[in-house]
Amino acid sequence: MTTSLHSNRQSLNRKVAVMGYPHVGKSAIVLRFTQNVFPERYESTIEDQHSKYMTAFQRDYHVRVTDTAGQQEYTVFPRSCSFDINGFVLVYAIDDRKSFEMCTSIYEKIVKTYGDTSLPIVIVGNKNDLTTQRVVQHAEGTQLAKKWNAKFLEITAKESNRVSEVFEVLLREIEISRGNVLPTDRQNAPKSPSPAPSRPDPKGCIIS
Ligand SMILES: Nc1nc2c(ncn2[C@@H]2O[C@H](COP(=O)(O)OP(=O)(O)OP(=O)(O)O)[C@@H](O)[C@H]2O)c(=O)[nH]1
Ligand SMILES: [Mg+2]
Repeated sequence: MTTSLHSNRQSLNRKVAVMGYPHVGKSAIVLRFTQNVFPERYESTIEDQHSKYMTAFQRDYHVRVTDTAGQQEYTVFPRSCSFDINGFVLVYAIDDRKSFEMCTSIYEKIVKTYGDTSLPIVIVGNKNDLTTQRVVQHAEGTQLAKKWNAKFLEITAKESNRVSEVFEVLLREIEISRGNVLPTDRQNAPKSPSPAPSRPDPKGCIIS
């Protein structure tokens, strides 16, 4: 999977939202993904829109990312995320138990808003560079993801590779949900010495 800033080919539009408790690193993740920078200084977000072109599954995508304000228990679900979001990134910080607990509240609001428990979701345990301050165990994230049939990654926004992986995994889940990609679990597939030949799309398949 590759990413680029510009593309001349017609791109498929996908909209994703990044949500989570305040100060977990949502903006850092979005800025790392879209601009490959890491903001050391904390500035609380009201709401920002970003975008990036990605090439995946032999197609070009224009991924629009909504970087939301930090969500607390009684925060109203953002209107901008109330419709036509294709997938969500739910972020907590591994050094902040409250932020992990907040994921459940946000998840419930997403399900209530969309009336759907099968929306593509990637749960992200951010700040895993802060190993000595960890209070949320990796297994807890795995368990939560299993419960919601979501994907789970632990990352640090300080590393670009892992951040890109978050959006690649989410895009894959989105395309699987739209029937554009087969749900083969490549993440857990054993590594073969030589890569298998890529599988062409079925003829006549409409990609939207
Ligand atoms: N050590 C470490 N610090 C991080 C990481 N990601 C973000 N930070 C820092 O955590 C602070 C908060 O990051 P933001 O990205 O602004 O957090 P946010 O979730 O967008 O916060 P709100 O917009 O208020 O909801 C900043 O000082 C970042 O530099 C990370 O992976 N590791
Ligand atoms: Mg922010």
